[in-house]
Amino acid sequence: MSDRFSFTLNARDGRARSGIIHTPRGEIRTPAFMPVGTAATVKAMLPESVRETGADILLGNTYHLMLRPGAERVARLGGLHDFMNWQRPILTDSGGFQVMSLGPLRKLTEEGVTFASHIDGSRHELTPERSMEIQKLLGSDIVMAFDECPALPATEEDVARSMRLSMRWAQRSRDAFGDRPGHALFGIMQGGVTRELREESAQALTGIGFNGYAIGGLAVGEGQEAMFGVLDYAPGLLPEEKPRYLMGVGKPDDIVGAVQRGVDMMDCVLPSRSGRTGQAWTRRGQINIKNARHQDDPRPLDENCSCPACRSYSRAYLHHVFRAGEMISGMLLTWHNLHYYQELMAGLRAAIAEGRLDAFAAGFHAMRAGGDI
Ligand code: PRF
Ligand code: ZN
Repeated sequence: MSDRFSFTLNARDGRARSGIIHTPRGEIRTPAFMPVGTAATVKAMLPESVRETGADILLGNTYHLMLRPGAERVARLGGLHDFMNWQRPILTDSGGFQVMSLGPLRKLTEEGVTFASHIDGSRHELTPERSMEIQKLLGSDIVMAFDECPALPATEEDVARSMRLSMRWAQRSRDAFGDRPGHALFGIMQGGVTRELREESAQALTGIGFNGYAIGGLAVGEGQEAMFGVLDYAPGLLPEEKPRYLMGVGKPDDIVGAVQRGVDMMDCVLPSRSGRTGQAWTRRGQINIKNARHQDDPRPLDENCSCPACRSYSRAYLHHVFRAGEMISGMLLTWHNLHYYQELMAGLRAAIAEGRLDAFAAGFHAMRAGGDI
């Protein structure tokens, strides 16, 4: 096993790619879906269970971990991998995007962002330099540059100003990160839905040079059509030989469309969060387990799924434990959803390797019923 970070492309199909990201903590098969472990846990799942669903890498959050339990504490306890008992790769987001969602609690300057904690109201500051320091203390394998993502609605002028600030922060992130063999730093493209701004952003980032490139500022309310409009050209603005990560995406059909357009990595809270609110994602569409129609249904969520929820439990049972507020409800639905997402990624990887991605996507869309099933 190499102690370096590298990316090998193994197959292409149209604009889609499949390959392997090599890290000292293990391989990441791409296209990859990263479950979200914001607070040093993928909620309702043991790490070994997350691995059983097929995940190669988890996402963690600078913002949440700096506030609680604190990055210095995690470092004293041996780093995030030991702390949360996940020894495979971890990617950490840089904090800027999460601070943005605090709205009026934050103040933005050239230097960085100051904000009040959502937990106890205490004041904190994040800068590119502090974000790099925190991600290093956590022991993150893939570190994200510190960026800003403007809230919609925003004028093109606002988006341009914000993107240029993010590009200056990208340079400061690169300088602060330094040279850390085995660890990667990814730049984050911004620029909203404006092609010229995306081009300017891509040029700035590739000029600085990163180990991988994220496409940020999408899936923030612009709609799938506008997002795919950007993804029709944005991945092509980035270096072929480096991984491309679409941040915060998405629903299964967003994932299929993004992969068809050349995206290699994605993350989203959807499979885990919606599992806790009674939503299951299956090959045939969505199931809302709280619906009364399931209360006498002896069938599993999906008779073709091999996850523990589908192997051993009926929809009637899952309906009952959800209605009763039992913890196993969130556990089983999260497991099923993460299993489904990872199976989708495995299907996409195999289809790309065998040059049949369009047929796979057509089958994916044909299987899906409208609405609750
Ligand atoms: N920047 C960062 N994290 C993010 C985003 C971004 O633009 C998004 C946008 N979908 C999700 N997470 N740093
Ligand atoms: Zn299942």
